Amino acid sequence: MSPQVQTQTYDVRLSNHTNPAARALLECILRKRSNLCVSVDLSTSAELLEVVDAVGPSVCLIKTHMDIVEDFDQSVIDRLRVLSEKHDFLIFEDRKFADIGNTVVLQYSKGVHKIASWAQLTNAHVVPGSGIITGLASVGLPLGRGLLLLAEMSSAGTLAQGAYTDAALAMAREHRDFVVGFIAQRRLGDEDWLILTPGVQLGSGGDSMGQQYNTPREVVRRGADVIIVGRGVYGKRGEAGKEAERYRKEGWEAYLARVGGGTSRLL
Ligand code: S5P
Repeated sequence: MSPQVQTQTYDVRLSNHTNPAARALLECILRKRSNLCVSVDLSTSAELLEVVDAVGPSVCLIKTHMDIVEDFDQSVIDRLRVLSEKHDFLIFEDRKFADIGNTVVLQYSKGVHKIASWAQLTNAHVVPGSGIITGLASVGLPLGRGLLLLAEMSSAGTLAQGAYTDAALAMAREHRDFVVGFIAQRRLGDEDWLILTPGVQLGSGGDSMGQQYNTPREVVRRGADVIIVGRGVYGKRGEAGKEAERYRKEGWEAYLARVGGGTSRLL
């Protein structure tokens, strides 16, 4: 745990980051007073874009699983980008790359989704070793993209803990230009890493397939810089916009409490 980063404002932390995607995310967080990422795990483009349009005003980041969209074509990306400009948010494709460097180069840049061409952020498992980062960086760095490593997971029985988490941190340290932070349940390391935390819902609990939830307040207290909320926001049909705003307020108040109240400019 780094007490220093933990209590620094997003504003101050901007000067700790050089990666363009990390800087753009911090700037968006500040502009919108939102540390909320909504994970829109819906399988038609109409549902996906409808929810993105509804939650857009309240988020700094939209997380996608583009491989679940049944009617995917390039127009889905075009429409998503229009919404990202309309509402001012970044895009994070939750691809969870997990292969050797040569293969992830192809998965990141080619195929149906061409992820590197539209997602400012993506993520990777560290199980293959650091070649996965070298591969992804060869595509992403020239485009100004950033990478998050999965250092911990929210699901019951996860193997991503202890020595595995330490290894993720060590790999990130070797690639500070491209790795901007972690998917984790708490702050990691003494340096300024962006911590994005899934498994978040008001009311906590879990689902029937091992997902485990903590509240926004709890995960921000432990070090989350961005809270990732999926079903908690889009679960009740027609209420995604209202729910997103509720989570935005919760996440922002928890952040202000963590950094010690902040200034009126932050409120
Ligand atoms: O450890 C993790 C990492 C991720 S990226 N646990 C997760 O749940 N996720 C993702 O966050 C998961 O793939 C899903 O898209 C989202 C959580 O969705 P929710 O509906 O449970 O909030």
